Parts: sequence; C-alpha cells; structure tokens
Amino acid sequence: MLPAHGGEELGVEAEPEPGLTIVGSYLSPYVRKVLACLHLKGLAYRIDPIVPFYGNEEFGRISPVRRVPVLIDEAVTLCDSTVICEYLEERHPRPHLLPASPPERARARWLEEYADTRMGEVFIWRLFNEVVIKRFVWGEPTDEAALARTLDTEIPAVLDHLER
Ligand SMILES: N[C@@H](CCC(=O)N[C@@H](CS)C(=O)NCC(=O)O)C(=O)O
Repeated sequence: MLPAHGGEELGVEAEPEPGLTIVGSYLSPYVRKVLACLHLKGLAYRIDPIVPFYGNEEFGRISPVRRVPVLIDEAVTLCDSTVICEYLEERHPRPHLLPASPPERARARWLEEYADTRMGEVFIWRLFNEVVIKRFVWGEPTDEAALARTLDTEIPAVLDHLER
C-alpha cells in the first residue's frame, strides 16, 4: 500500500498482485454494482477500500477522474463501473448477466444508464451529498431547502419512472 492521507494506508497497490483488485469504498453504489457482478459470476477479488476524496497521487494515476471503482487485474486497469462490468461479462461470460434478446438487453442497459446518471445525481449528489458528504467530509451545513426539494419532488419522480 502507498501512504495516502493523514498517515493512513488508504492508497492503492503500486505493484498489484496477480488476481483481481477492486479499488473503492463499499459506500459507493458504483463499487457495489461491480461487486454484485463479481458475486453473481462467482469471481474472487480483493478490495482496496479507498475513499476517493482522500486518494493519493497513485490513485490519480490509475483513475484520472479520481473516481471509484477501479478494477486492476493481470491484464488491464479499468475505470468506470459500466466499462468494468462489460469487461467482466466478456471475459467471464457465464452466468450471463444481460438478457438474451436484443430488446431486453437494451432495456437492461437503459436501466443501468438511468441508475448511473439520474439516480446517481439524485440519490448521491442531492441526497447523500447534502446530508453526509457536505457535513462530514467538508464540514459544510446542509442546504435544507435543496434537501426538501429532493425529497418532495426529485426522488418521487425517479421512483415513478422505475415503477412504470
Ligand atoms: N461513471 C462512474 C461514476 C463513479 C462515481 O461517481 N464514483 C463516486 C463514488 S459514488 C466517486 O468516486 N466520487 C468521487 C468524486 O466525485 O470526487 C462509474 O460508473 O464508475
């Protein structure tokens, strides 16, 4: 491990050992998406539970946009949960995680895209950021009006789309 922040070992492996490493905290839904994919495929991995805000220089090298998850294996280092899951699906096709028929595959991809973008925006950046990250990472107060808007209109609209 490389030293990262405040002397803690939150960095990433300089020389990854053979096998499969996922860099990223369990708190991240994008990390958990990749872990769900690994579990469903029965693949062993180790996790380097870095919090992206505290990542060191090595983290910036393997994740140029400083986001998690990152996958490191003996063949490749990859960012972005969708790219990582597609790689796992191609490299370890069974069990298939996408449906067989093109319309169902497309629908599954749309749901993934919707979760990654709109749901991420609403649940991570409007809700979780407002009540947790702003307060406990940056020491800033919650914007109560913005939070109320998210709870009253944005989250119900997202859930309505999923219900439909
Ligand atoms: N499109 C990316 C999004 C990943 C993402 O936004 N991860 C968040 C954690 S939930 C992150 O690393 N945030 C750090 C930052 O924005 O500085 C993916 O699917 O992997």
